[in-house]
Amino acid sequence: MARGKLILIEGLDRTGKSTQTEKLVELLKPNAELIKFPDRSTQIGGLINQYLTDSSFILPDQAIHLLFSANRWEVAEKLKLKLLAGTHVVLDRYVYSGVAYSAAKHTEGMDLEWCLQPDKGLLKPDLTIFFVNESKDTTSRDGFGDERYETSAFQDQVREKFFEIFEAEDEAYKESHLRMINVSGKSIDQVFGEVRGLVNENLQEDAIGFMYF
Ligand code: Z5A
Ligand code: MG
Repeated sequence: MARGKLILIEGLDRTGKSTQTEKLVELLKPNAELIKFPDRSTQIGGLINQYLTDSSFILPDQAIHLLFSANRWEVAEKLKLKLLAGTHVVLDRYVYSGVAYSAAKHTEGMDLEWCLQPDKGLLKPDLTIFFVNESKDTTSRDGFGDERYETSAFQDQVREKFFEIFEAEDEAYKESHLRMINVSGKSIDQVFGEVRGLVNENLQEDAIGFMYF
């Protein structure tokens, strides 16, 4: 039996990642499951939720970074078993968010390499779709500004870091596994049409051996 594919949607805040990953899982069901990061339902996720929603909860940048990574390691084995059982797993944020948001803080010593280190060994997606946006589109969407990190200035720093990380990816990954969708000014259905196209293309290719960060 062929293994399932690991499909990731990444992007800045309020670009529609949760909307689109949910629609994608509906489309691929019953052969697909959604995993959203951060997973706020675990004990580690509870701490992350507190950090994001309560500005009086102080943690060093290094510590919260490691918690986000630990939150991915918590489900790493379960995720692999699902793929081996033939289920496609759709991810709503993952390692790239982890690196981009932390590196965008410009804390001394926390460069891209430092930020990626704790995630090394996690499975790498068969398909990563990054939602490209302009800051003015999403800062006006529902809920923007409710949590830590949700300011336009910080989002611009994060955008830069995402592009630096993708630029640094190896050429083979960029060519075959990394895709961008410009979501600016597009409706939910228009974006989903493009997501579906990229995913269908990827699903037609046989799954190769696993790739790792
Ligand atoms: N973070 C981190 O620092 N390190 C890590 O390792 C990870 C995350 C994994 C919380 O993440 C924070 O954690 C986040 C990154 C950081 N930074 N902040 N703040 P989260 O994923 O839990 O965040 P969220 O609260 O779910 O928001 P979001 O993911 O940014 O939103 P979204 O999923 O991209 O958007 P959405 O919920 O699908 O849509 C937002 C609204 O826009 C909603 O009302 C939709 O109906 C609407 N929408 C969606 N698409 C469209 C289109 N095309 N047109 C018009 N309106 C639309
Ligand atoms: Mg979301």
